[in-house]
Amino acid sequence: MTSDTTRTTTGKGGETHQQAGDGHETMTTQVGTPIADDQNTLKIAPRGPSLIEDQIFREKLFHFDHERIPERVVHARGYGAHGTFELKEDLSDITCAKVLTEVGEKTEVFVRFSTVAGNKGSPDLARDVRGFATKFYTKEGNWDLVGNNIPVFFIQDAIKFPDLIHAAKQEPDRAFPQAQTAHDNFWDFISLMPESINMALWIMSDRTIPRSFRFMEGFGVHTFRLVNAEGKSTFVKFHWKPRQGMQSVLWDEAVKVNGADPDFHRRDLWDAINAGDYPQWDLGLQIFDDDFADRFDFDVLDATKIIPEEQVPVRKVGTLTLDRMPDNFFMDTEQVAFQTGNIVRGIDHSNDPLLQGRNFSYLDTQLKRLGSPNFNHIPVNAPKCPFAHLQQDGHMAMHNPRGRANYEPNSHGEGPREDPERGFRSYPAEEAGPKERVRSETFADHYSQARQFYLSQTDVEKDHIVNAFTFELSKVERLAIRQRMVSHLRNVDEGLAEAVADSLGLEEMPVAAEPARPVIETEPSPALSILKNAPDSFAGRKLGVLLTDGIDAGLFDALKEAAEGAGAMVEVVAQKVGGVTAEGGRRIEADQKLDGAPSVIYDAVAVIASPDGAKTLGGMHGAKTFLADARAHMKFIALSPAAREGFWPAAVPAEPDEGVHTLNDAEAAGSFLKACGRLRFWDRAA
Ligand code: HDE
Repeated sequence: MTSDTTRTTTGKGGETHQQAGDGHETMTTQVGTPIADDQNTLKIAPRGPSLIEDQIFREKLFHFDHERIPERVVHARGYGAHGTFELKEDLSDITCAKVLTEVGEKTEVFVRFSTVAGNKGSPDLARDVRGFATKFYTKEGNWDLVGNNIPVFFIQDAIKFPDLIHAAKQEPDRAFPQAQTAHDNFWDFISLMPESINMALWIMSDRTIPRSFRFMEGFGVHTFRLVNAEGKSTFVKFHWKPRQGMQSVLWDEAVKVNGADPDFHRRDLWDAINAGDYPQWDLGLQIFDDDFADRFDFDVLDATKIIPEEQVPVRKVGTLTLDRMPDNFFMDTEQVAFQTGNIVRGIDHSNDPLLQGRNFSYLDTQLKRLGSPNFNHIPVNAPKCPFAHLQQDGHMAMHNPRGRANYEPNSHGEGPREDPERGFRSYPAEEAGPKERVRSETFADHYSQARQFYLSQTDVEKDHIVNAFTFELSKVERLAIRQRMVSHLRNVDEGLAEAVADSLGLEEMPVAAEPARPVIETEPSPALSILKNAPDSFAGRKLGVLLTDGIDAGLFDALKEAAEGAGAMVEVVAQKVGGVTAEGGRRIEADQKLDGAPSVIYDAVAVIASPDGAKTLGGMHGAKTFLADARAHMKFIALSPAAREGFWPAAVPAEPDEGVHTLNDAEAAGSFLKACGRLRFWDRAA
């Protein structure tokens, strides 16, 4: 046997090994040398030792060995998309930033959504805050609005951030739990930091288990400044309002989704954008002046507080549309480097001590993660407007200054110069006072807004908050921590504290924590509730349709048409992924095999079964939980007459309620889809 024959038989089989020329470009090394054999290392004789001389093998393995970069210390797991921001309203009375003054201008953006605590491989539906970071590639440089889906934060001063994150992440001795705050360290820290109680209420609400990135709000959190051409400053808080409406999952769904599809949020964004169903958010501004800031009950520089929308309305000034997934996840989503310091002329920082600390941290962390001060040379980070500076060299320099003069001033007539007209200017705020480590007295109220948040929720949402506190604190081993948390909740609402204490089985109600400032009664703010602001539309949602053999295909067609007419996606679920054969022999392909598609991954479900099919489903555990879970999760359900008669009783030990529709014709399909617009049949919970 010749060595040639040996290579062919061991490495180059049939269609898996195509060669350049058949529509494929030639594979090369990094330096462009064409590769003749990518299947075998260089050896002395077919069964002999491999040679270290093999530069092709060594280059390939060397690169592979270094593929991983450190994950983000927080917000490690994320998913991003490209899009545009279109301004609808000219704000030149309050800012000179072109991105906020040129109506109709489409500014390119990149957005990365993330969870905070979990590692890169953690499941998407962990109960956690979601990051909502937007990079605007404006004509005047990049502006990064690095926000979250919750408008307040845990801490008031950046010096506590490492403690917060240490406490939230897995405990250091045992390295678990992953992507969860349901453990002693987290609640120990929170219960010792009363300033975090408002945020604790928010994270125990359904905001931290969003159904999709597409269905959540975003917030810049801090108070920023806008500065107009005359140099006048106005305060602003930034909001993102999802045009798709807000929606969350139930905790029981979150737990099950994480098993069924740990990439649930990634897949959702990928599917929607690739199907042309582009998610959109309106950019909202809460604009206020010094006078309001002085009158407001809380300090506008305190990131643990909101300004209720009822007090300062949110003015919608433009729309963000995400319409393109990156060609490669690592290139864009992993390498994107956000930085709160990236602001443009007309936008400025406030003295919020959290924001001031972030301005240091984001730049610093990129050097560790991306390994070079040239991380802005990576395409996703580079500005799309002209830029010129004299920074040079360092690892991976892609564009050094040209010419002889790499300094300024110079008399070579080369290089960039300052532009006092167009250049960035900080707002010349007057500052004076003693230099000391201190927390402002105006930051001292820790409970009033937590109370306002709780009292602004619907009864269903209040129940979810009680359940979430109970779940998390039940995972806490030390009784004293559970008690300390309940002692804080007493300052939020006695009913909440009692319900949690009771569900935890506390024998005695702990004494209420001593507030640093008396709790003040504020008006409830309906804007804080998800359910009070839920959309009446099923657009962008997913209907799961379980089919069996022998069905009336016309019924399925009518349902599909109604769902697509409502702007929803339809997925067919069947016992076999090959699909089902309808009455008359028509094949309907399935998208999912039943045990790979539990009903938790859908917003509403339908079961279309033949009499025989209904019987078969009634004997299948997976089919029964598909239906029983959909009911338990308050979903709207449509059943063909045979499914209602033959399958429902086997799966659910109760009569169908008004959220369960009988699907017998196109009209019924239409009214089912209309009902689905309410997203859940909450009456079932009552
Ligand atoms: Fe961050 N945060 N953060 N954070 N943060 C990071 O920067 C930090 C805070 C937020 O998709 C890190 O590039 C400090 C508030 C998002 O790439 C790091 C403090 C808000 C993302 C960092 C905060 C955020 C980050 C880690 C307290 C909402 C992900 C990786 C002073 C307004 C961005 C990185 C992305 C990421 C520091 C508090 C949002 C270490 C020190 C408040 C969305 O620099």
